Amino acid sequence: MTLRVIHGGRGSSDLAPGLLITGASEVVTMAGGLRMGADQDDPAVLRAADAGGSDAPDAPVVACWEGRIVAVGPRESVVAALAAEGLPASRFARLDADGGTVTPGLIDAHTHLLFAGTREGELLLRQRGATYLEILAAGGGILSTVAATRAATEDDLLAHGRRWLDEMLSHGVTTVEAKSGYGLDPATELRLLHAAGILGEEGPIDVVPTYLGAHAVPPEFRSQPDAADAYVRSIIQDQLPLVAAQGIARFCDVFCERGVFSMEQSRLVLEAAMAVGLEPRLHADEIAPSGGAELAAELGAISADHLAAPSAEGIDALARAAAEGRPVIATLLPATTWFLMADDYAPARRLIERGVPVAIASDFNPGTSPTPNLSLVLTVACLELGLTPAEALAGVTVNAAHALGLGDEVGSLEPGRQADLVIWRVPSYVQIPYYPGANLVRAVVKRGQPILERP
Ligand code: IZC
Ligand code: ZN
Repeated sequence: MTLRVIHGGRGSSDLAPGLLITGASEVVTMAGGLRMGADQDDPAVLRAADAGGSDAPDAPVVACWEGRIVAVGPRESVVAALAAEGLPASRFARLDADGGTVTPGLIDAHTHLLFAGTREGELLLRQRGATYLEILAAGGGILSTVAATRAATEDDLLAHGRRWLDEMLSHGVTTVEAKSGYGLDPATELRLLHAAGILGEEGPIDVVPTYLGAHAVPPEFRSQPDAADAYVRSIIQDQLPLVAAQGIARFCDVFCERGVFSMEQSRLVLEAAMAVGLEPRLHADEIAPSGGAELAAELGAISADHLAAPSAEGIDALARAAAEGRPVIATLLPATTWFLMADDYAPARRLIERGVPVAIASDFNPGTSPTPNLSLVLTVACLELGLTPAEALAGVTVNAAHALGLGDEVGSLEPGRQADLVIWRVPSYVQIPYYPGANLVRAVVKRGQPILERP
């Protein structure tokens, strides 16, 4: 198989300013904003069958101009409307979807992209009965990745990041959130965020950096009796001011979990982060009910992530926030539950029934979810969370965009949005999660340019 990946940074192109995507059997627009409740099941699809086939004059097309979507709709009317605006068809390159499905580019709204080392040994430990938190408490887990990451240079981290971003792109991902959190000291946390920034500048994938200094208590604090409190103070005094001053993170995240950072400690970190201009998001109730969902609602976090074990009060708090028009997005990470061989998946159906918007992400990291394949995660979301293909796809497009504060930029195919989209080698979006682990990506368009094509 030939694979063409064209690496180009932002605005680097001297290619045709226009691109017209034709020949699709379905165009999944996800138009209409954040999905919650029953609306999460409506992907706003345009179907060629309704127009007489994918080559019919009124078959749905997507028109992109200078990196943005300018029109989505029936071919002849789109072409006529563009010509009337002074954009004749001759100025558009064509990309033939060949009967495939067009969707927005996938957005992975929760990854620990940058780290060094691997942790395959923990799989064996878990098979013998050790739990994730026991491995962490014994100095393994996150802490083993911290040791390897502190020893890595920025160039090491960049090479690693490029490798895995390429892999994510090959599965249809066009925007990635990347957390720090494997440094846990000022210099390494800044190195991770700086590397994330460079990778985003290089493109083609957009990278959204999140500061996660509160991922674990680092080894040099662990001998103190009040280790977690002391490290929280150090985050607030020694790390957050540097991160804020350098402007290298949009969000601040905390691992709010029994045995890691308590609700009170998490609140201290996130309030201090908000005071210096970082937006809050949380690892909430991944393993045990820890007050994470409640805290996310209280602080107005943009997203509460994991939620495999929220309390009833936590679900109530998220439902209330959504009903009051200040939704916290529940970013669920089912590949992590799967890879941890845990029994309890997040209560996705209950969250949707309670009107909470749901996003789906990979949680790519070396310990609990080493998969870069977000379309495989879609399958897990359908099989284990009980989401419909439409709900799951909304979770990796429009809702994931909102979970990163990018709902007006990406995640849907609507005029004005950045032209990020995927052509899949299947005739309907319902078949995307249907082939677990297959690579169905035929082409990826980023900022209006084809950056990956498989013939
Ligand atoms: O490295 O174990 N849950 N953080 C919180 C992780 C999983 C990543 C890791
Ligand atoms: Zn995570």
